[in-house]
Amino acid sequence: MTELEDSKDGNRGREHALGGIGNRHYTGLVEHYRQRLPLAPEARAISLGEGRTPLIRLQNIPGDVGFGGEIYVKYEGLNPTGSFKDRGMTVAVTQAVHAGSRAVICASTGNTSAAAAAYAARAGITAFVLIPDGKVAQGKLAQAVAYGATVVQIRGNFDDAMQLVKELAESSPVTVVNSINPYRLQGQKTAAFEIIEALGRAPDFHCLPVGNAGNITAHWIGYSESAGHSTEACLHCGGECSFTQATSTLKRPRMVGYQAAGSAPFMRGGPVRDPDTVATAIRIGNPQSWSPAWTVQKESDGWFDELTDEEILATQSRLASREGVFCEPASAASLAGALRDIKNGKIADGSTVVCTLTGNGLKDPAVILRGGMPKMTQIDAERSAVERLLTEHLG
Ligand code: AN7
Repeated sequence: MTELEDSKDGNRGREHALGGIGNRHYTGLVEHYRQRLPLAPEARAISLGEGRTPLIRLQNIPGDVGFGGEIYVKYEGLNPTGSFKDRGMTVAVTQAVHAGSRAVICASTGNTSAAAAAYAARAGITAFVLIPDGKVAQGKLAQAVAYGATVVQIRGNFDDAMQLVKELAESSPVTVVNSINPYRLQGQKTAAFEIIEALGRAPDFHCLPVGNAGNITAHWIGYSESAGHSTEACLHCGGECSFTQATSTLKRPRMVGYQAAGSAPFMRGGPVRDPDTVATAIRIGNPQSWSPAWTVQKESDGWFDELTDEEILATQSRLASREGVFCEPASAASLAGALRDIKNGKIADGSTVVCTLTGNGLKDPAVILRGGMPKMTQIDAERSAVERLLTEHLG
């Protein structure tokens, strides 16, 4: 009996005891969305329960900025390895193992390497990850090491690492699990499915941080399939999409992609040679989904824009301190951009906006503590000292 059959059997007992399919144990997005994914029915799911992340409606910030619409954040940082990459990786690794692959390889600014390492460990295969020297957040590096990947630092940046991986893949028996692997985007499109299920419709605007532009493309694929449209941004089946819901009457959102100013090839109209930003996840100068992302912009009537590092960090702090949601810097670019475009009217008052928070704030504690440890009040370990402190703070 495979592990999957085993766990299904276990569930059957529980369903019976709890009286219905509604209590069925969620085992991840491959099983949940299998009908809408290009996987063989017999392919064994390599899953860690990814997906089903919360769509959190912001309660304080919209009022703070005088916005009469609704802002939701899709908190992808709550995936098993702490980023949206898990959605793509579960499908890419499921397919790789099904096709007989014994190893995966990726270039990464950090999150892809963590996800590749985890799903490879789960599958019992080898993971090689190429990372830039320096500028990878410590939590991500710790993950790749803990999951047992072979971590290689190259003397170069992400774009150099990506180029190497592409060249290697032509001659080596390893599967590339960067987003140039179309199964990655197929997995990541499920985030759009979940948003439609939660809202009962698509939002008016969907805002994302953009690095390689795979995720914005994947979301557009998901919205398009759900809305009964084919999209030229999908490179998976060359226009023969079998997943388009032909009878759908859903509208699609306008897709908005935000980059870090020091790393904004979509704003410059071409590759950026030495990208730099505090949002290290999106420190990418030569996006791999360049043409599909322009197709998304055109088809959705969306746009790209850029944020300074200061704007990104200010929004990261604001989201954490006003809403209790902690994301990594790259992720905050989506909300920072949305708030600016709400202010300047590009996003009309009354609109429904979804911002994807791509990664967990815990990935990169150094960015919060960059000024050193915060000064803390020290007091004696006595009840009276604590009472005095409380009185002082509560007035
Ligand atoms: C937190 O891990 O490219 O536009 O190598 O980690 O689909 O590239 C990470 C990308 C946004 C950009 N937010 O997504 C990698 C990597 C976070 C990220 C992006 C990334 P894409």
